[in-house]
Formats: sequence, structure tokens, C-alpha cells
Amino acid sequence: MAGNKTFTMLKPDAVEKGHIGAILDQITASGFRIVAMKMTQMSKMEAEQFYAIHKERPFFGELVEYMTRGPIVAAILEKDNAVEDFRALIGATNPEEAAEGTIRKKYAASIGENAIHGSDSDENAAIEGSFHFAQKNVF
Ligand code: DAT
Ligand code: MG
Repeated sequence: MAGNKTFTMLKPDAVEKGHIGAILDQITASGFRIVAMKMTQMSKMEAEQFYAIHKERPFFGELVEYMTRGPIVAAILEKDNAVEDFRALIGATNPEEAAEGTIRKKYAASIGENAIHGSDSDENAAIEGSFHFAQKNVF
């Protein structure tokens, strides 16, 4: 059965460009409830751990550099079918392939700087959410 929570980060480029408000507005207008949220800056170690699955990829160094260069907004979101519906809302990894109206189509500069993260499974949503939030800060 599909779960009802996913995890997101508004990435450093989206924060730098002043898009926090517009993106959160689109997320909540699309039916997601914010159940945890914070602004934080990931350390190199945290980013390496968060993206450990990509550590053999050629872009890993750039990805860690990008994700640590400034603050992010991390959040846990609740909605029926959250993971799949949120992936649809953010659009394809490469903004050139993202559907019209999706968050990446509107705000992402490139595949490397693509504005927003969304968990890819219920299992990863739980792992990523608990990476950033203590249970007592999830409401
Ligand atoms: P997604 O974020 O859509 O789940 P992913 O998990 O495959 O995509 O990759 C994680 C992040 O790594 C992605 O948001 C941006 C970066 N990335 C992925 N593929 C890349 C590539 N070919 N070149 C540069 N960065 C890439
Ligand atoms: Mg992914």
C-alpha cells in the first residue's frame, strides 16, 4: 500500500534565488501538508551520507559541493500517495525533460542544480525524513 509521507529539500539554488515562498505555496496548494520543516545547511559529511547511493557516480563531487554551498529547506510532507504524487509535482530530474508547470520546469537551472528533492520510495522517505528530523519534531 502506498504510504502517506514523503521528504523534500528546497536545494541551495532555489533558496539563493528567493523561491522558498513560491515553491512552498505550490506544494501546499497541491494538497501536501507540511508536518516538519527547517532551514539548515548540510555539512560535507551529511551530504555524502545523504547521497551515499550516488557515491560512485561521476557527478558525486559536484553534487556534494552544490548541496553544501548554502542553506536548504528540509521538510516532511503528508498526503495520500505522497511519494508518487510529489515526484509528479517536482518533475523529471533533468528540467529540460520536466513537464510544463512542474517545480523543476519552473525553477531548476540544470540537471545538476535542479531546485528540489523528492524521495523515490516510501522506504527512502522514512530514511531521509529521520535523517533530518527527530520524531518529536514531526507533527
Ligand atoms: P532525483 O533527484 O530526481 O531523484 P537522482 O536520485 O537520480 O535524481 O539524482 C540525485 C541528484 O543528483 C539529482 O537531483 C541531481 C544530481 N544528478 C543526477 N544525475 C545527474 C547528472 N547526470 N549530472 C549531474 N547531476 C546529476
Ligand atoms: Mg533520487
